[in-house]
Amino acid sequence: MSDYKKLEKYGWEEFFEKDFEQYSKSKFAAGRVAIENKSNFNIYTESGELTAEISGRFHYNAGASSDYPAVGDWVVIKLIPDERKAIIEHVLKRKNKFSRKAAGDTTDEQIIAANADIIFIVTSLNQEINLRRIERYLTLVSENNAEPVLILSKSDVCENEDSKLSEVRSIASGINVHTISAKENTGIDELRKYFEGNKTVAVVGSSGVGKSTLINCLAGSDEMEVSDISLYKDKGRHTTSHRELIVLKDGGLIIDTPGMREIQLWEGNEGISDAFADVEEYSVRCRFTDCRHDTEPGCAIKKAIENGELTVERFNNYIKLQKEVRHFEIKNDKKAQIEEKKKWKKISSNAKRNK
Ligand SMILES: Nc1nc2c(ncn2[C@@H]2O[C@H](COP(=O)(O)OP(=O)(O)OP(=O)(O)O)[C@@H](O)[C@H]2O)c(=O)[nH]1
Ligand SMILES: [Mg+2]
Ligand SMILES: [Zn+2]
Repeated sequence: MSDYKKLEKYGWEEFFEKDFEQYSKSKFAAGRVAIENKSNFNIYTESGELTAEISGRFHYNAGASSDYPAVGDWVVIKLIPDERKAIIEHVLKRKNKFSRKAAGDTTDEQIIAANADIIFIVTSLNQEINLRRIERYLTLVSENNAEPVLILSKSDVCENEDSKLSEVRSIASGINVHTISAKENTGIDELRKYFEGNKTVAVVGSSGVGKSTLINCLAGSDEMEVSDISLYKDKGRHTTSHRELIVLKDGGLIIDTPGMREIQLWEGNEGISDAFADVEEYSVRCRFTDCRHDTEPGCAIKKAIENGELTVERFNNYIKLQKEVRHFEIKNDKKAQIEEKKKWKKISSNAKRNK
C-alpha cells in the first residue's frame, strides 16, 4: 500500500488498486498516461514522469484500437533499471471513457480521454450558441458515464450573456452551467470544486473556444500552448494537436484535447435518453405507444411543441441523433458478422488442413 499515497495525486483510487492487486508488486508498478506520442507514452509514476513503450506481448494481444492505452489510462508497467523508461504490459480496467466514433468512415472507437470523472464542454460566448452541438456533446458524455459541466467562455467579449445563458439552460436541465472569462479571470474559482478529491476533468469543445487558456488559468502557469485567435480564421487551424493530462498544483488533474470537428456518436441509446429526458417524458404520454409523433392523434410531443414547451429544433435533433445511433449499430453489427464469418472460415480451413 505504500505506493497508494504517492499515486493519489495522479488520481489513483480504490477502483484501480483493486484491479492492480492481481499483479506482483515486486515486478510491476502502476503509471498514468499523460501524453500519447506516436510510438511511446509519457506516464506519471511514483518515481516521477517516465517515457514508456508497449511490450511485444501487448501488441500481440491487442485487437481494437481501444485496447491500447489512451490519455488518462492507468497502465501496468515494468521499470527499466537505471533508465527513466518503462514497458507497458497492461491497461487497468477503465472507470469510464470519453470516446467517439473515429473520424472517417470506420466503426472504430476512438478514446479521447480515459478515467475522466467530469467533462467540461466549452462553448464560446462570442459566437452564435449552437444548441444542437451542445446536445450532441451532452449525449456523448452521458453515453460515457461521466458528469457533464457546461462552460461558456470569453464572457468579456459578449454583450447578451444573460440571453445566451438562458438559451443554454433550456436544453441542459440538471446540468451545471458556468460563464467564465479566462482573460479577466472571472468564474474560474467556481470551477475548482470539481477537482476536489483529486478528480480528473477532461476539457472538450471546438477549436479556439479557449480550452487551453482555461487550463493555463487553472494551473496558474503556461502548461499548454495558446495561439492568437486571428490565426484560426481561414486556416481553421488547431493550436493544441495532442491530448495531455496535467496535474494541478492544488490537487486534481485536467486533460486538454484538440478542438473536435466531427463529434459522431459511438453507441448508446442511454446517452440520448439522458440528454433528452424531457422529450422522452413527453413521448410516453402519447396516446399510442408506437406513436411516430407525426400525424397521430393524441401526440404529447406535438402538443408540447404547440404549447411552446418544446422546440421543433430540439425534437428534430433528438430524432436525428437516434437515427445516427441506429445506423451506427446496424453498421457495427454487419462488421461483427463479417468478422465472425472470417473467423469461422479460418477455423474450418485449419481443420481441413489438419485432417
Ligand atoms: N477575449 C478572450 N479571449 C480568450 C479567452 N480565452 C481564450 N481566449 C483567446 O482565444 C484564442 C484561442 O484560445 P485557445 O485556448 O488556444 O483555444 P483552444 O480551445 O485551446 O483551441 P484548440 O487548441 O485549437 O482546440 C486565443 O487567442 C486566446 O487568447 C477569454 O476569456 N477572453
Ligand atoms: Mg488548445
Ligand atoms: Zn407522439
